[in-house]
Amino acid sequence: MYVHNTINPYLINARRQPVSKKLFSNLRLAAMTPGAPRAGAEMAIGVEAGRIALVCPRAEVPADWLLADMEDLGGRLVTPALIDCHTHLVFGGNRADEFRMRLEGASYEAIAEAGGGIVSTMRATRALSEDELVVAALPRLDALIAEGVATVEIKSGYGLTVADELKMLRAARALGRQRAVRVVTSLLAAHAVPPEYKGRADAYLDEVVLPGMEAAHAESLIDAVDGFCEAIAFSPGQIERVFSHAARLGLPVKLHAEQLSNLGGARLAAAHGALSADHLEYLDEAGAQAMAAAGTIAVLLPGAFYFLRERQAPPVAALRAAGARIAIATDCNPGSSPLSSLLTAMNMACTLFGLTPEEALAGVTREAAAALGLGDEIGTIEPGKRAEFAVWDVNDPAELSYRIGFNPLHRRIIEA
Ligand code: DI6
Ligand code: FE
Repeated sequence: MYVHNTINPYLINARRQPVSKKLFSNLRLAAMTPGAPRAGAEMAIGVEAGRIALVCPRAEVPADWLLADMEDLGGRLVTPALIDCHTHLVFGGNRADEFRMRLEGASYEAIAEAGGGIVSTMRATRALSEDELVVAALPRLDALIAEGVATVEIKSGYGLTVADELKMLRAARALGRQRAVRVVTSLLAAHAVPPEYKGRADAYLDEVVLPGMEAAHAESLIDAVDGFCEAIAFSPGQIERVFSHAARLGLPVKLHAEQLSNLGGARLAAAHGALSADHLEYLDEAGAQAMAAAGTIAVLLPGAFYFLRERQAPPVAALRAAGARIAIATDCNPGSSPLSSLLTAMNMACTLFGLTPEEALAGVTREAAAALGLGDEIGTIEPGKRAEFAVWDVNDPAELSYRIGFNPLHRRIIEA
């Protein structure tokens, strides 16, 4: 905790007991626990040693907490700090040229097949050092942080050699040290087949993806393993090989599935107990049911839907009917979603996919935490969870999804 004093803070802490208790008072709370009432008035949150210890009406704060450091939040709305659970934030260059080509009628797949797409970002990413990748990614990360994000998932997948994938992952970890943000990493070496392996996807898996996974795991660079299951990327059978290897190393998996067509990727992900299956525009009912049964979170990425001018929206009604849990993320990447605003993604999830503002907010807090396997640590405001909050200058939580291009964040609170 921050101590404003010129005297050695450790000596003060030794005398003042308890040192790390802090009470946030006069706030309205969107706790985002399942079934919690909508933001009510006059609540207080007690924090001890970086974790939430107390959530109660302001008038019912127990006497021992009245001695703690107190901060009045002026009646503002407090939500869990936001979580962007799917990004490709680390990359070199940009793809404005392909944006122009697509506006003139070229499809995303046709550009990829002609050697552009992911492979063009691969070239730009291979050309940068780890430090240069960090410098390139920082403005995107800062844009997310400015909107109340305290946890961001970052994927590799633009290196496509063992060395370049490791470089991307080290850059992602470095970002987490340079800013007050939790970075969760995923290995996405199975993102595209690089030109040197054209027509030899299985050899690419054997020589890059699987050994890269071992090397990254040995260096503690990855928290999960991801893949792109699509005709322009990897088949379900190839993804199965990646997932089996991840299971042998004890790594959780997730999958880009049913983005451009239905190959049954979501069912495959569910069968492997995946944390999440992401995109899902072409998901069918059986896939939605399989995900719900496995507890695999449906991560919807409206930025990619919007930017690729996709016509088919993910089957939100089927997901709801099946009882699947829905998260929302930016998918921040140079090719299909150059979006670094999670609030805008929430707005798009409502306007384009028909989510309610409550579902959108749950999608960037509680459900996003679950999509990262962090559901016990973050994503709701309840005793035991980490004290990571976003404080907003809004009256109604729905305002967070309602505005476009406006940031009502008052500040983040991250108590260590
Ligand atoms: N699907 C996507 O939308 C991103 N990756 C993926 O598997 C886009 C990647 C890119 O076009 O650079
Ligand atoms: Fe993605």
